[in-house]
Amino acid sequence: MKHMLLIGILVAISTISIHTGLDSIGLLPPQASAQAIAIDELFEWHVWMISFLFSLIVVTLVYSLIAFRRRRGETGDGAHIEGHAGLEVLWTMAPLFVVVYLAFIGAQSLGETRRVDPSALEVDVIAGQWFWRFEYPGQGVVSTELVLPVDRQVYLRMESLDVIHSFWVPEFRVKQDIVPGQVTELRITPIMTGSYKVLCAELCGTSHAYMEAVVIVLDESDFADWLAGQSASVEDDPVARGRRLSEQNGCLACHSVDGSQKVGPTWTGLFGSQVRLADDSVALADENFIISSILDPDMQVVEGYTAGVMPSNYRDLFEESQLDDIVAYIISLGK
Ligand code: HEC
Ligand SMILES: [Cu+2]
Repeated sequence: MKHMLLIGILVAISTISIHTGLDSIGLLPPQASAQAIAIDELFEWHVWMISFLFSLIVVTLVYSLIAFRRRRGETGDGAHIEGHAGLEVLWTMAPLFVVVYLAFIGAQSLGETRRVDPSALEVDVIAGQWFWRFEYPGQGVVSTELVLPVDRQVYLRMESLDVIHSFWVPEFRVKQDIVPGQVTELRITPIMTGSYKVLCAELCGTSHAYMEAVVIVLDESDFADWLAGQSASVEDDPVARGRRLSEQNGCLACHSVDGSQKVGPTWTGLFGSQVRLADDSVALADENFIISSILDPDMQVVEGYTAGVMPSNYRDLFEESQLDDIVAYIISLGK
């Protein structure tokens, strides 16, 4: 009984110190959404539980090694113990209750993070290799940055153009896969102004690690200003429109505009150059070549690259005038 009491006290001390230690490391980034609060409560529970289980096992082990070690002159075996019904009931029932309780609070926080606010702001999220695009329906605003008002729920409707991606802003905690052919949803209520990052949390190809976008949470009036400013800037410069299209459709994840090498050839100096193709022929990079390279990328593959890397679904995505804008942008990058 004396041993039990001692072990109990040591386990309690160890649990509290491990928990305090883990807490002070700052395991989690700032809590920037209402959903983060419910999730962090769960996390807090788990940290308590692992601190306790670790202590229970390690303290009992170390204590037994010291208190029950073989003393000089002791040669006999230990006492033979044949089961203990009370203990068995205890160590079956206790974990059962803990697991049921965890399922309960898990379901509760799941409900909390999915609570629907009918006045939520809707934003359409388009994910593709390797870019994010955010569309504000009814506002005519398309952006490569996710700009949100603080203290208002945002309802994200998310679609993928190619493979599975996953929307994740660590400060908001919640995460949701984006599966081709489906619309997946996520609800977030930012509670802290500031700037964060969307990361792609599903390995999605060569530039997966760079699939990021800026998230900016503004107060209500700054957000209204931003929206108004965005919808006003319908540019009438084809080069600017082309640059925007190239950003918003992820072309610049694979094509550099500074001469450097990415997944695909650079666009600097592309227009008007002689492009050597994989079949050893040479093509003049004129408007027709550029447009057909976008619509049917595998028809003329550039030497040193493989077919099938550049997405081949652009013919369904662009109108003719948008292709002209992209060509104007590529032309502006020099001959
Ligand atoms: C996933 C990477 C990737 C993306 C995204 C991508 N491309 Fe490409 N692109 C390539 C690769 C690789 C090649 C070279 C092989 C080929 O010709 O198919 C290429 C070739 C091209 C060429 C042929 C000429 C040259 O030397 O660059 C053009 C023009 C082009 N891409 C335009 C675009 C446009 C416009 C977009 C966006 C709407 C885009 N690409 C998006 C990878 C990509
Ligand atoms: Cu991705």
